[in-house]
Amino acid sequence: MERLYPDKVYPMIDGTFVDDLPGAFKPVINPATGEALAEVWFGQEEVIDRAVEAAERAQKAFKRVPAPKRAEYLYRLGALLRRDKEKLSRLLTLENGKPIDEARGEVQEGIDMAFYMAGEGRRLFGQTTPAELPDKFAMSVRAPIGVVGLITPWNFPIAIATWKAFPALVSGNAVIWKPASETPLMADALSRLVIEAGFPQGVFNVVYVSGGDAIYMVEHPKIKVISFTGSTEVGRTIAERGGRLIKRVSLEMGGKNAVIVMEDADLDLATEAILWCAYGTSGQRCTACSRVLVHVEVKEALEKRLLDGIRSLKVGSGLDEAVRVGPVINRGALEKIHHYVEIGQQEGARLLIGGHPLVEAEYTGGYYYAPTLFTDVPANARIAQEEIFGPVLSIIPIRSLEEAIEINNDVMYGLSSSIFTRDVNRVFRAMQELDTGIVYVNAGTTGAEIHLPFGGSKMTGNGHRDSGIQALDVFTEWKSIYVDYSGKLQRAQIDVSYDE
Ligand code: UN1
Repeated sequence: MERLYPDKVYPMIDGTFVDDLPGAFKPVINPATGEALAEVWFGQEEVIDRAVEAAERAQKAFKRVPAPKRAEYLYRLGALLRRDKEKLSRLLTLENGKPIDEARGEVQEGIDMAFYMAGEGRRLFGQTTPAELPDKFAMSVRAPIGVVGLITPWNFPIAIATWKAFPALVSGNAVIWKPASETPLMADALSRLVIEAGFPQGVFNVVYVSGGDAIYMVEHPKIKVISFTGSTEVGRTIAERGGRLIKRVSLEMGGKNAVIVMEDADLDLATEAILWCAYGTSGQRCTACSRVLVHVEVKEALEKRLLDGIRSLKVGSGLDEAVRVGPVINRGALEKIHHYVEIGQQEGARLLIGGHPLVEAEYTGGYYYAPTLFTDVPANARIAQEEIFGPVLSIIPIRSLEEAIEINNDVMYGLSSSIFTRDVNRVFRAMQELDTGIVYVNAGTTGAEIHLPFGGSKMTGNGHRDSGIQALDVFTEWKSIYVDYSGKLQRAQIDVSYDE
């Protein structure tokens, strides 16, 4: 079989792999088996300094490359990602555990992002607008910021990196990327394609450092923007440390996403969607559904369908095409999930199925958790409030749309929500009232497309968005430009006469 990854992974700085800096190897673990796949060289501050030096130098030239030309590199990279889609997908499943079909979807998300942002090279629109004085021209343009730092999670090791890196690059910045410690092989694969696509050396650099050393990146005076996706706890530290330095920090954090099922819903469709968005990726998506707010009239009927559906979900290695639920990322995740299940039981929620790690022979060594369903969960229970990031779903009965909306909104997060109903009035009421950055109608809580902004309200983020053209706002500075061609001093707001 074709080798999908190297034995040893080194940081990629200035277009080459660097092995002369202090550091140490850490194993990369296959969550389906617990076996080591490869080793990755973890550096410390030196590797970040080296990357900053390269990035700063490269960005000085890159910002002068016309944006349509910068976009050419992204077109090439998109084509290479497409060429290697199957290989990358297999690698993604090996390293992250998600079922191969989902891995293909994630790689496709990266391909889409490459072509979408390449197209932005010929847009990057600003505005021209009338000036209030005669013989004066006004416009706004986007300017690159400089060296930007990206810190990304293991659950979407390539898609989320592309949501951030590609807008940054087309805008003329240089990137330093710290991927999650669990998924360096995808980062290594992307680095190799960046080199093959011919990007100027130093505009895209990858460093492998611990979370603690990533703070050095956050506080590095030459890194002007930090774009982070991950836990609320880490996001808060980044916001605090970056905020002190008045640094631009874009945060994308947790979710506690709900599907609302009204009594007039198509229950078969709702069941299928819930199974997909709650148990797909083993619940390890920020957008995963972890609460179902179901009308009491159809609660039993939905529970029955969900139970039948859960029994038919095949759990196992993601490389098996029939598997719907892969392993979770590591032992720590397995323990955290199980801890929440115990809390749920203490809180009086009724366990319908699952609720334990899978220990049968076929699961030996891997980190598998049984798809779990609780019902009659109090809306304020911890399992209905806190992000579990695993295949654990809570059913909460509701009696009206108003109550569902209230419960949906009464959590600290605001990423994604969904409603199943056939009533157009309820649909529009929900679209208006659900306090989440993403709302789905008659679809589950996952499945965001890359040309729309991704992010959420409240503790999910800090007002920025990934992907969509909105991501450009994270990586550009707006510059307002006034050209006065009157040949005389004209004072705005003063030398203007209007008839009141
Ligand atoms: C995430 O949940 O961490 O919308 C990212 C989705 C995917 C991306 C999810 N396109 O489910």
